[in-house]
Amino acid sequence: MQSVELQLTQDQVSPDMAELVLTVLSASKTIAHKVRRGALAGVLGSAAQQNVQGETQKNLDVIANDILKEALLASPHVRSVASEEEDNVVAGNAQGGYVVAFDPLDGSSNIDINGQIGTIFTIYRAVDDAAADSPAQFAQQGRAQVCAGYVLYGPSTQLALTTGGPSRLYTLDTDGEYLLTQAELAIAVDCQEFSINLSNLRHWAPTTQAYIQGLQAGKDGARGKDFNMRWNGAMVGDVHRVLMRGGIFLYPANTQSKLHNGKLRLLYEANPMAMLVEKAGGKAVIGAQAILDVLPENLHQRVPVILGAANEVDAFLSAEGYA
Ligand code: P6P
Repeated sequence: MQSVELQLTQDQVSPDMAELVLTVLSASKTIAHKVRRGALAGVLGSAAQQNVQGETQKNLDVIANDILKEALLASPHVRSVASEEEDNVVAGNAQGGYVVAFDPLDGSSNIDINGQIGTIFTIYRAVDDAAADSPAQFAQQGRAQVCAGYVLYGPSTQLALTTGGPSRLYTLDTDGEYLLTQAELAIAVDCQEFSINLSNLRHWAPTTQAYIQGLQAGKDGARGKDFNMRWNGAMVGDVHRVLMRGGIFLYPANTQSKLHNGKLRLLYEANPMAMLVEKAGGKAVIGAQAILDVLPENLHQRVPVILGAANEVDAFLSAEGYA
């Protein structure tokens, strides 16, 4: 089986960017080792602080953030770093050609219950007329991403990655190599599985409520077919399932709560996942607009996320009156 190093070469990824991707992957192997040891490594439980999101940080959030930040700031190719766990942009090498944003450990609430968690990352070209510590480095539409990926720390440690071509899947072997296990991920245009946190039903717009209730009605309702539901509580696990066996994932705007713009962050959750999904033939929208076309307003901006099977996303858009 082909290593990720060889695949990057075959995909004609520039040596600088390939080196940068491998820096992220090297950090992910350190994180994977700590995740796998869990309590034995003394990494579980909560840290005594909150992040910019107002969320209580888990020890492993902080550890994973520090591992990635240290590795990236030591890279000559990285001008700027942004993280879910960092209030502001962190300046790297002023001559670096790229900027990197990440959610170091997505799905933190799953850490202490041995649930699925993962690292989500995205790479853009650096903005030459902006300072290395300026948020302007990340005020780029998702379509400008040159690389998007996640590492899922599950029963297997798996890497989903696109550098502009197809979304590919790699599995971490026991000798520490990421080996290509699926050359081109493809999401079927139709599906029978949806993924949403139903406990928020009362917060959604009536059109959204009606769409979800249509899925729940199955073949007894207008959809004429039954649907199954899954919810991992970790975007990385739910989107991985969509990439592997199809479906639609939704985190809509909660109109009556502080999450009126949705919960998921545009820069280091929605955009990288949207690129992986689109490169696998799926669709990813905030509503009428594709996620990758959203012009960011701030570093930790939240957006609604509806992504997955193209025809099912269209069915959602039609129910919302957009299509
Ligand atoms: P809820 C994890 O905290 C996260 O940011 C995403 O990974 C996940 O999809 C979502 O929040 C889960 O949210 O409503 O289930 O707590």
